[in-house]
Amino acid sequence: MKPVYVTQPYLPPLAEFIPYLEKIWANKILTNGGPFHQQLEQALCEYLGVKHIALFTNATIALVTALQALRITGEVITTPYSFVATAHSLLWNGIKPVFVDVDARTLNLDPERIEAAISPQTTAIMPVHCYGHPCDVDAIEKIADTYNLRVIYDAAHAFGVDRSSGSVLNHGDLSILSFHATKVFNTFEGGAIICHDAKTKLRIDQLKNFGHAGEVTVVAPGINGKMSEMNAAFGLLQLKHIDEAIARRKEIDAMYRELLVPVKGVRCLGDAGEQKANYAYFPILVDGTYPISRDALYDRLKEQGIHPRRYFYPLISDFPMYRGLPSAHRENLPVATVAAQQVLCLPIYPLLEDAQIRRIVEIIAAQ
Ligand code: T4K
Repeated sequence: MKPVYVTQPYLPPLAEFIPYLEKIWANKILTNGGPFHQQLEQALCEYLGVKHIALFTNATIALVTALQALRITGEVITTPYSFVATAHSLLWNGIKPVFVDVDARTLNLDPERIEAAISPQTTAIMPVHCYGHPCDVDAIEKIADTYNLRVIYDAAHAFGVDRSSGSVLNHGDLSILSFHATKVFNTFEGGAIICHDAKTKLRIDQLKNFGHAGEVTVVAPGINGKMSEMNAAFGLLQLKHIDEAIARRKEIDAMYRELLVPVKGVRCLGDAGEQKANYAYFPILVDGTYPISRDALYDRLKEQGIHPRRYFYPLISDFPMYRGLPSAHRENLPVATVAAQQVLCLPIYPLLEDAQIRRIVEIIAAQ
């Protein structure tokens, strides 16, 4: 049997991409805000229900730029339970990350612990909608308003996720999406910043284009974060198929949940109150009542050609460049520490077959 990976990019039929390539070849605009770039920004605003979107080469550069756009300095409160790019974006801006523990139900930043971590140097909060499950955006907004802090959501996993009030991306000052190959919606590599007003969008567009505000004017020490026409064209094509891709993810999510019910010691993470989910990941928590450890299960699955991932282990706060920080101590992060030891993200992607899902669960149930 072919190996099964944690994810596989969704690729529409190749023939459907050819007309886009022909257009690029004909007009010879390859990058720098060309026609496909403009079309994708508009199409994503409509699809996601957001006002402004600035496309990027990837989410990491978008996070770095978002912090620049709001001129964030000093300390930023963030989660240790994420992909390392979240905290790296702070270090790249000379900002000190302050880690706060996560909520046991959602594994997102726990709003009840944020206030105790605020210092005179705190300027912002950078929460993550982990696995695409929305943070408690109302509680975070209340704290940010009270202490006059900015909020930048790392929404790398949250493409197309809605709460009852609309897109989760409309919360906070800025939200950052990833369109990496492993994501629900991909442009091979790519990312975006969502903002709420034209002035901020202009500043972000300048920052991602070296700080240029015209042919001979540079207004900021910007970076090159522009998405190319090839990536934008692929995004436009992918958008045509996104609803069917998410619908299949939903079926897979439901099938796992049903099949895993009888398996003792395995808990599926519940929904976090979203009205429309994207089923980006399928994390399970393997606790002490399961016959073997999470790592032993990980190895057994790999022996059978199944490749789940331990997102997010190790915690960001355990990596060498972070572990010296006072907030990185494990006693400060008990919930995240346990989650990192228990989590296993099972394969989920549109082309995953029912038989493969059954086989994965059979292996889990057989230990
Ligand atoms: N913030 C958060 C919360 C994030 O999760 C991420 C990225 C970011 C920010 C930064 O976003 P970007 O700058 O990347 O836009 C992957 C991704 O590289 C990374 O984008 C993602 N999060 C992270 C959670 O996962 P790896 O090292 O686990 O990927 P890799 O190459 O091992 O891929 C996993 C599996 O996917 C492979 O075993 C096979 C399959 N795969 C992968 C690729 C790249 C394919 O089938 N085709 C492919 O092209 O990091």
